[in-house]
Amino acid sequence: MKYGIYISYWEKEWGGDPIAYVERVKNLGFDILEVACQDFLGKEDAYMERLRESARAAGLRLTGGYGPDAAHNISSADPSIVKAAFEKYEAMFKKMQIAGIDLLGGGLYTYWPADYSKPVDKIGDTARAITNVRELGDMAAAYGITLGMEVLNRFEGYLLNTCEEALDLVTKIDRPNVKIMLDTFHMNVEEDSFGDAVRLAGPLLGHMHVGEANRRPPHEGGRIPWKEIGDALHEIGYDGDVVMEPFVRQGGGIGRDICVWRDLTKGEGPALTAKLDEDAARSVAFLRGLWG
Ligand SMILES: [Mn+2]
Repeated sequence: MKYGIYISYWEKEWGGDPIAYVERVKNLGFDILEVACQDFLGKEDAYMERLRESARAAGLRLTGGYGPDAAHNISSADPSIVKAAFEKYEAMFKKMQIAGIDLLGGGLYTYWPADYSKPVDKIGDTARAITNVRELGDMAAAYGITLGMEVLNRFEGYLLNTCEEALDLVTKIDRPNVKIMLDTFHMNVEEDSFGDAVRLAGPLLGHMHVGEANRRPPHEGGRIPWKEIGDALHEIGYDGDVVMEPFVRQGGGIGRDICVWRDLTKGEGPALTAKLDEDAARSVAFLRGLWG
C-alpha cells in the first residue's frame, strides 16, 4: 500500500498550490500527495507540467480529489447541469493527464455537500448516475483515469451511504475504471462493521480515505479500529492508495463545507504549521507500522 495526504489539511480554501507541497509531503514520510482538482481549469497547462515534473523528481505519486457543486451534478434531472458536469470533467481530465494524475475520487456520481432544503429523488438520481457515470468512466478511460465513487455519510450525501449501496451502483455501472471508494470518517457513521465493509468492496475497492471520527489524522488510541481495517485490507489483497484526509482548521471555504465549527489545532502561524506537520508525520508512521 501507498500512503498519502490531502493538500486541504493545511489550507483554508479548496485548490491551492500543490507544487509547494511536494517536497514537504515527501519529507514528512508520504508516498502520495492528493490534490484538490476543482480549480484545475484555472491553472495553466505549464503549471500542470511543472507539477508532474516536481512530483516525479521527488518520487511522489499524485492523486486527485473533487466534490462537484450543484451546478456540476452529473446525476441532476436538469440536462443543462449534466452537460456542464461533463464539460467540467473533461477539462479537468485533460489537466490531470498533463499532471500525471490517474485517479480521481469523491462524490463524483452526485454533488456535494447535499442540500436538504431541496427534495431528494434517490431513485431518479440513482438511475441517472448509472447511465451518466458509465459514460463518464469511458471518458476518463481515454485519459487513463480511474474514478473512485466515495461513500458519504447521510449528512453529506444520500445516494451512497454504505459500501453495500456502492457495490450495487458500481456493479451496475460495470466499467473497469469505476471503483468503490471508502472513507473511515463516513464509515464510522454508517457501517455496522468496518472490516465487513472493506471485505464487501473486495476487488472493487479503488481508493481509500482514512481519518478519525472527528477528522483528526489517524492516531494510536483513536476511536477508529485501525487494526481491524488493516487486517481487512490485507485480506482482500488491497494494494492501492491510502490517503489521510484530516480537517482540523476552522474558517474559510473548507471550514464551512466540512463544518469545522471549532479549532482542532490550537493556534496560528509557524507553531501551527510545525504542529500540523508533526501530527501528519506521526500519523503516517503509525499506519505504516500497523499495516505495513
Ligand atoms: Mn473522503
